[in-house]
Amino acid sequence: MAAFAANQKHPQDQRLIFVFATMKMYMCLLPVIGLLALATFSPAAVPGADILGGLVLKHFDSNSDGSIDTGEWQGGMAASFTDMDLNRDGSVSGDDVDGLKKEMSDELGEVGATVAVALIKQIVLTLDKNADKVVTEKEFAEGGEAMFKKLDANNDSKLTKEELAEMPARLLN
Ligand SMILES: [Ca+2]
Ligand SMILES: [Ca+2]
Ligand SMILES: [Ca+2]
Repeated sequence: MAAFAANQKHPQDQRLIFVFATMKMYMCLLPVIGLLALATFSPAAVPGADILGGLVLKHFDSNSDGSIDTGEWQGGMAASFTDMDLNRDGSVSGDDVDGLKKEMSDELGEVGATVAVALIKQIVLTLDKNADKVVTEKEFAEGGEAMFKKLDANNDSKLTKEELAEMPARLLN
């Protein structure tokens, strides 16, 4: 009887060890699962979104108060259009935006510039209303106004760093 009980105890111990080992494994994985969940559900977690947000804030925030008002947005967008139209033909194409990478690399590094240019290209081409693969100044200005409204999550007519970091999430879906 005693021997039987001892035999019974053994698999039970094994099972407990297995349960604890499994639990330990899940505990180790928790931070990873958390990060994955964040990457999936947080709009700001689009790769490069913070880089792009920071870039826009830096160049558009002319009074350096940490946010972009409607006037700064209009001014910044107009200046961006001029900067982006590399071949000066009055409209911005995907190739124009690609051409910005070299200059941006000085500011953002190679990887940062690649990511930022890819996002900017996608966002700019959403403004191509007539689908001719180029964005005219008119398309850009009209789309830019709508863009501000989409980004201003709390409707205070100012874009903060956090709101700007959601550019890809809010403009590309
Ligand atoms: Ca400002
Ligand atoms: Ca067009
Ligand atoms: Ca706002």
